[in-house]
Amino acid sequence: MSTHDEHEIPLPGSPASHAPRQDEPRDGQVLPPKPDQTGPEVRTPTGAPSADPQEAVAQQGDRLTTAQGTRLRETDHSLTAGPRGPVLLQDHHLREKITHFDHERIPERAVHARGAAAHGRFESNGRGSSISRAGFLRPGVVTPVFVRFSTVLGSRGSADTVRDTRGFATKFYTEEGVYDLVGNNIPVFFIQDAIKFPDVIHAGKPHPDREIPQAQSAHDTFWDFVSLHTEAQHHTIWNMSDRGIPRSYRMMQGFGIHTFRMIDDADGTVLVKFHWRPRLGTHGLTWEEAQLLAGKDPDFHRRDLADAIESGAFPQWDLAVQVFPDDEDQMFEGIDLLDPTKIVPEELAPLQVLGTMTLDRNPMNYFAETEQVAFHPGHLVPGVDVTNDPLLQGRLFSYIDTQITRLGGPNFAQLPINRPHAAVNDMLRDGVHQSAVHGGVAPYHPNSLDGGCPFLAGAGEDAFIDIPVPVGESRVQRAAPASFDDHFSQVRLFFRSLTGVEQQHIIDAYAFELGKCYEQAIKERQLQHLADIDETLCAGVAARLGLPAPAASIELPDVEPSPALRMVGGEWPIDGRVVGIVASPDSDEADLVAVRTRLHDAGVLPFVIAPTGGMIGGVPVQRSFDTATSVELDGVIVLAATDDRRALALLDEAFRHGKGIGVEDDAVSIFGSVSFGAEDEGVSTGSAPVLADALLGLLPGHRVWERMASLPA
Ligand code: HDD
Repeated sequence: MSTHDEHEIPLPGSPASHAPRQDEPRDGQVLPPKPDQTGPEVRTPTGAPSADPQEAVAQQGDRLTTAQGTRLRETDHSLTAGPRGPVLLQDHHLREKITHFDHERIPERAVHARGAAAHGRFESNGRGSSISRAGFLRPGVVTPVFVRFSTVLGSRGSADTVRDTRGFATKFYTEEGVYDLVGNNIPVFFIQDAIKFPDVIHAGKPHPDREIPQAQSAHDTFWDFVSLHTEAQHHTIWNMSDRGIPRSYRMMQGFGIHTFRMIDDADGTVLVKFHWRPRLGTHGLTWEEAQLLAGKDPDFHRRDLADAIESGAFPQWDLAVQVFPDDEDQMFEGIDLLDPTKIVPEELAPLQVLGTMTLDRNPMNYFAETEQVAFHPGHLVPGVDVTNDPLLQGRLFSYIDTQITRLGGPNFAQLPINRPHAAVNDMLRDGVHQSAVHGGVAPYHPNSLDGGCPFLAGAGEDAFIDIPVPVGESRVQRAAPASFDDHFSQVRLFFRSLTGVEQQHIIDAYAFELGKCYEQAIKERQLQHLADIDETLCAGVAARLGLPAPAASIELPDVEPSPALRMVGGEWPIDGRVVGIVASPDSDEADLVAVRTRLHDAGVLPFVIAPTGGMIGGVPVQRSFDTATSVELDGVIVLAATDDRRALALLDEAFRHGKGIGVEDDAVSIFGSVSFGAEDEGVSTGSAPVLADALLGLLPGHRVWERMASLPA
């Protein structure tokens, strides 16, 4: 080893000690940061841009440092004893980097592990003020929100489009504290009492021996449970409908499910059920689309949400309530409002809109925001309270408890995404991951040492109040009330309210799910329930299973259909819909540009699809025949004849899934190679602009329903 190595620390007085300091970037030596590595914007804890540098939460400066802020010159090589020698234990940077990496994952959520989220705002129209004192419902108040959508059964890496319930959880950062509305896209739940939650989830999760199947209910343990536990039949039929396979998170309803209590300024109370109504309508995939997507684009819903927001097609929902008197019996038209397996048809209690939510910003960091967000139905604000629904009561315990394991301790409310926007002055102290530096010496009440602070809200100041609702003179028991006993009439109500095509899809879904079960006894037990729900439903499923259809075993009253339950029918805005334009380098560029522009101007995302990537004239190709798939499109326009089997398969699928198709006059030769013709419903021919207009006329209806198989009316 040389005694004067240039990397040695020079001794005082030696010539090398006058060399420039090596940690100072010198002109021409340090590359400027890439655009995405420049100093990050300063943001508030929940990610909103802020001008206040004190609010910065990460990544100050633009030079790489250790976690302790020491600048580093090198991060690609471990410190070794010589060029080929062993790695030294003293390499603190190596150990810090690997140790942190080793602990990057946290336990995934026991349920709802797979999700996607967005920031936005809720703007109140003020109508809620007549029934609730909640500040965020006052006229014109705008409240920041964070919404996480999820599937229930699958693990974090599972596919988005599986048949399942979807979570729809909203965190309102109100000025009076955080309010969480932790709902689903289905208005009823599998069970009536939280004590059964572990049972239904154990039944729905993969079998404990082989850990299959992932993220689906098409297996014996699930159907064993729901067929033995008849209160689950209502939720189950909703899952078998196209609600179980939404087209997009942007096109899903949301429901608070339980009945909640609202308290007005004069302590008057009403009972309410919450509904989120998507402005884009409620739409599903077809089962085949959902299955194809699970392979071709398992991130379909996550991508759809992020792309729509990025492109400016901000999804919106109206928040509405059904309102009921807060009577002692808490029944409405014979329906027990405390039973979470029941809906109140909108025809009996109309929806009253309280405001509108707009999602307009994607999370900056998936882990910090979407993964670490912690919802809890007990995060309530003055003016909104819980009821005695036994499912809700159990939830009030479960959510904080699960976050303690999932987020590693009791201080998860200090994580940026969970921090209230209201001032916090609690007396909770210490614990794992405490990141606040509390002042004072008296975190107890009452105290004199901290001058009595924090003080309780005084009379006249708004604060959470416990309404003295009567609890009766009951005796303790483990039993459900008799009013929870009817497990079938609303299942019938749901099936009989739907259109023929929706009913057919339900039959298809039961046939698939029960067809995947091995145990004959389970199939037969479930068929008996279907017979009790509806004869046609049972006959349709039994025929597909190759089993006899049993006769009904109970007598149910006839039901008054609720048309509000239908998804088919009506016309909806088409913002963010996706249309494929099949073109080739020989396509007329002016036609291509005209179609693209027309679609784009209508708020639709045009995807140019061509045999290879690259450009067609000045137009970029978004999908090649290798990457294009029918299932990400809501309609197709063909500007180039092709005999490529991948493109022909795409067109056949699009036709089968009820999508509008336009074929330019020059490309009609494809009709000889596909399963449809110019005369079919929803297929048009003509010049490029005519095709664009024809397709724009079909998109508001979601699909060309006439093409889809339907039960006879
Ligand atoms: Fe739950 C998460 C919705 C019943 C226990 N639940 C969770 C999420 C949603 C719901 C949307 C995901 C929140 C997020 O995105 O982070 N859960 C519901 C609805 C229910 C319901 C609408 C019935 C009406 N849940 C329910 C019961 C229990 C739980 C009865 C337990 C007794 N739920 C949990 C949990 C989770 C959860 C284990 C998992 C991760 C989490 O809480 O944060 O505590």
